[in-house]
Amino acid sequence: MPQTLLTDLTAATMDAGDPYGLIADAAILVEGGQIAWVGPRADAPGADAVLRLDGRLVTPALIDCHTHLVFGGNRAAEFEMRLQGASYEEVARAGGGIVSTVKATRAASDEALLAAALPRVDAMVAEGVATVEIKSGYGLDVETELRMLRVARKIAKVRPVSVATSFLGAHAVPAGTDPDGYIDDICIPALRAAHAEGLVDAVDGFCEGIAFSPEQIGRVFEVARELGLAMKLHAEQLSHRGGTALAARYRALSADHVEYASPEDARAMARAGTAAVLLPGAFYTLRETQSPPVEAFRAASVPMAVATDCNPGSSPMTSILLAMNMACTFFRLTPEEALRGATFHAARALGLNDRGRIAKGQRADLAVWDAAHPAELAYGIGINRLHTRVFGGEMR
Ligand code: DI6
Ligand code: FE
Repeated sequence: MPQTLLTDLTAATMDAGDPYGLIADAAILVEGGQIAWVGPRADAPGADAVLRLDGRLVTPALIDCHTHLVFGGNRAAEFEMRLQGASYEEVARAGGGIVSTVKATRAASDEALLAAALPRVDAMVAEGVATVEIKSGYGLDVETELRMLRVARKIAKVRPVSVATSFLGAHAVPAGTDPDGYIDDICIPALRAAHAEGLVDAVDGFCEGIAFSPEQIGRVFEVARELGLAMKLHAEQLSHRGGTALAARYRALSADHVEYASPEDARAMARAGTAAVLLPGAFYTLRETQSPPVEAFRAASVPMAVATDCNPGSSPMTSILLAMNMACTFFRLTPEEALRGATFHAARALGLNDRGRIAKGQRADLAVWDAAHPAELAYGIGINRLHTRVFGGEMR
């Protein structure tokens, strides 16, 4: 198997050790799509080919572990209305909000959904992202939920990126429907059908006053458990509803948003191994003022991930680098926590153990930056220092 030795670089391995797992004057041996060795250049093994990176910084490729990037239409008109003083209710009555995206998504062909999603994916790839999570949740009927997930799977076939899918049938209550009936008669049958087609990597939900109760989400999670699927949950975004406690009870991979989570929730998440996914783009767009309990997450050693939440309503953003910057400025993460949040902890939030660090046996998904120090990544606003990406051992 051909080997390539990347050399003349600084490696931020995000592995154990110093901040960032930093190795100055490092080398990385890539073989068969995996990392075969990493360490100081002076100790590097021989290789068939050597690639000098002129002192550049190499990190694990970035991972966006929470997106809704497959959807029809956009909500720019709603943005305009809100800035002209319309309330959320008025927007909803005028046909805006999440139901407008559901309508546009149902009306779009698979080809149109894919064509709209690809520029979003391309923007992420251009910032060094190699793994992206994509949720359903704008269909809210069996056929459209399945179509969204098929489009998400298709993205991994037409772009150099790994896709993890989450079934988010319990995202919103469709207009004119009773929530309990929706869960039993549409959401759960859609989950079973999507799973049977191999479309589901994890099961998500929106636990909120404007969406579903812990009891209703629990019914979906029971089916997820029966099917052997991992779980995630939008929890405690706008109010404290008990979503994180529910997520912890089901040993979910992650509880996401979590602005209103309590220190007790943080401890329950730590015991369950549930990561916190911080989504500062939605915090910014909704002009939230309640920050997630970062101190409590640190104290309990809850892994904190950072993601874009790319969606047409609350976070029309594709930049993981901007999300990292916002996580530092709004939530007071350190630049190291932000980078760990978009690499190693993001992988944990997806249940993926084979990526997110530069270490022997990990996938060779790397990002090469025109930067000297990893703090530069979260520090810049609208600055993309990506030089090259390595995806599964190949430069692309
Ligand atoms: N929380 C959010 O912030 C998004 N979904 C969710 O569960 C909002 C989605 C939208 O407004 O389209
Ligand atoms: Fe979300």
